[in-house]
Order: sequence, then C-alpha cells, then structure tokens
Amino acid sequence: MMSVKGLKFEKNILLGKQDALIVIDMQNDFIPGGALPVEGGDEIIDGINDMMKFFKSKDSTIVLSQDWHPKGHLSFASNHPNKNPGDEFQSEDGAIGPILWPDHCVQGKKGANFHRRLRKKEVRAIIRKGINPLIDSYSVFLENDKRTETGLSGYLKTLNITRIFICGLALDYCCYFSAIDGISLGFDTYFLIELTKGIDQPQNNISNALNDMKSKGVKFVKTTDLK
Ligand code: VGL
Ligand code: ZN
Repeated sequence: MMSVKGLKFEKNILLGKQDALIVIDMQNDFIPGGALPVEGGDEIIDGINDMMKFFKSKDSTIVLSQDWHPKGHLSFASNHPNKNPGDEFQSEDGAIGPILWPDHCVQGKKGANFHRRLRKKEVRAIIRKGINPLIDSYSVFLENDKRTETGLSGYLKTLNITRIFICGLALDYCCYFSAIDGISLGFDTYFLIELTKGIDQPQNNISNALNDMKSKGVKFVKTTDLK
C-alpha cells in the first residue's frame, strides 16, 4: 500500500480555524467482527481519537461520516438474484458499483453504530450518507450519481473552512471518493494515510486510488507533521 512511487509527504502543517478533520465511517460493520470488515480497521481508532483531540485543541472542526443504508439497499448483493458480495455490478448512471457488498450499516442496527471506543466529544457534525435505497454514496460530499449533495460542502464553506484532512475507512472507497470530491469542490485536501485502511477489491484498488488522488492534487501528510 505504501509502495506507491513518488508519494510525497507535506511537512509542518499549522492547524487552525480554517481546517476540518473528516473521519469517515468508523462504524462496527467496517471493523473486524463486522459485516464488511476492513483488515486493521481497529488499529486506527486510537490514532484517530488522538487526532480529534489535537484538532480540537487547534480550534479546527471535526466531522464524522456514517454509512447509513435503509435495509434492502441496492448496493447489497442480497438484493440481486444470484449475486454474492464482491461480485461486479455497475449501474449505468454509476449509482451502484463497481462491486456489490454484504448487507452493512443498516439504519438503526448495531453494525451502523460508531465503534464504542471512537471519541465523540469533539465532534461538531455527523453526515449520514447512502440513505437513498437506489444510490450508493461512497463520498461524504456527493452521492455516487455525482449530483446529490450531502450538504457537507456548504456546511464547511459556511464555517470558512478551506482545508480538509481525511481519515477513516475505507481507504479505497469512502476515503478516496471523499478526497477526490474535496478537490473538485475547491478544498485544499489532505489524506492522513496512517489513519486509514483499505479493502483492496478489485485487485490493486488501493494503489490505483492513491495514484489517482496524487494526480488530482490530494496531498499526503503524516500526523507527526501536523503542528
Ligand atoms: C464503504 C463500501 C460500501 C466505505 C461503504 O465506507 O468505504 N465501502 N459502503
Ligand atoms: Zn455502504
């Protein structure tokens, strides 16, 4: 995963009021033991908690996203005859795909809850996404139809936030699409690579995501270079 060639890290980033930490989908279903477990997902909880405390101490804003699907969501393989989780499926408008998922993060179920060890104290807003039964939403900004807004962009702009820092799960889905949209919406977008873990399905999905982010202007930073 870290073998992407020429991945540079920004140095000495001074945090302040203009910054937001966006913590993506740290929910039971994405953590080992859940329905769509991301390997090592539990290993980043402590680091994310420390980051929330640190960003708060710098007067920065902290936002969480929560994957929040109605039961029977079209992204679930169980909703398609003869399909299994991981099978390829791409709807024409891009609203579902490129693969199908196990049932996960169903509204009101335990799997959709934030992990019990995740800090909530410093959190200013929670964005729920994927609520339309026919449209998936990997990004915390725009649903997969690339039209439906979650409202986060307007929220951040109202608070005069110009720079965002992405971490959480999963690197090559919700974190990646959030970062790409962050750039296209005009935010100076940083990726906290130590504080994400990926699914890597289909093959090479993680390195493709990292390369695409790099080419689109997403910056990479280590937590120790945040000041
Ligand atoms: C996610 C697949 C399906 C994610 C959400 O949070 O990365 N991945 N739903
Ligand atoms: Zn989902």
